[in-house]
Amino acid sequence: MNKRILAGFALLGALALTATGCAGTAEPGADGDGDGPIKVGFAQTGSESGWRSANTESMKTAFSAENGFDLVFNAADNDPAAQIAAVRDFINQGVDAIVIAPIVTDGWDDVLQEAKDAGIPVVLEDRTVSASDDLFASWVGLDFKKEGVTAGEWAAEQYGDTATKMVVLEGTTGSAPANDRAEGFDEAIAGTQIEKIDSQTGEFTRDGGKKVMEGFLGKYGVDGIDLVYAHNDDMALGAIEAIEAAGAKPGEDIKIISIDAVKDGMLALIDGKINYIVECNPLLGELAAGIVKDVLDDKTVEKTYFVTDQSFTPEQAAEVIDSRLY
Ligand code: GYE
Repeated sequence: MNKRILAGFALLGALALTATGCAGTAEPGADGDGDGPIKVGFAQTGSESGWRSANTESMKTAFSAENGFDLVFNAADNDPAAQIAAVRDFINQGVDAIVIAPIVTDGWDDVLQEAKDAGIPVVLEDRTVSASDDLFASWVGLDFKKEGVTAGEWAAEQYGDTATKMVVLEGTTGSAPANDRAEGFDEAIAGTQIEKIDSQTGEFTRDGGKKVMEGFLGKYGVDGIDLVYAHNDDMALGAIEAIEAAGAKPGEDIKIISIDAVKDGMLALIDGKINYIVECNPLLGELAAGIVKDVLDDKTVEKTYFVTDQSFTPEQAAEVIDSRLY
């Protein structure tokens, strides 16, 4: 099968070396015309979360001038049409390669075909698309379904034997992580006493999570909700604010499970306001840059590169917090 699993955070650097053969050094001429930096258009989703900030920083650092790149950065404010327009603009500019973190999975066929027709390779990072994989060179990211399964298995183990009313704060509708994290979690809690009583999108933002949680609390009351499953830390942090404003204790009266393991999430976990976090590693820049260089150098690349995640209880979070990079 044409995929590779990148095991463990510590291996990232080593694997970047594997992927590039020569990570971190400028390779003038890798763009094929032998003169100057590799011009890369990067279509980022927006700036919805702490994860996204860390991902953007990682990408900008890896696609730097000193690494031989001329980066054209676009953040689409989570508007799929604006993101597709940005990619079209990169094609018109005649960039050497395009990197996309696709906001939603659908709607990519035409513009990816246009890039292919223009001879511009596309590398996807973070989220996946539903378009045929002939239309892009490679993808690097995380196994979102597995993240959902890991979160769900922990929930099943902790709460599955007692009647537990759960609400879900979903990520952006139509995005790969929202789809897959829901599916994985649901599979893992099937047959347990955890009952999903409601599920709504909070758009992966803190504000969105807070507003949706306020709505749930208004509808079911503090006593009618036992567990929150948030598709990312930012929404969990928003939910914490809503729960506290309703006079209840997050992590005790209402348990919370989330995904990402960004700094603020980990601190809330250590504080006991979140009960469990599954990591989603945003530091994909070096790997993405290595893949882009390999593609432009006509080296063989895998179609998919999975980076593996960890997960944390409060005690485990306290042990690692000082060494976390995001
Ligand atoms: O979990 C969330 C962000 O696509 C994996 O997007 C990413 C998700 C991440 O906004 O915080």
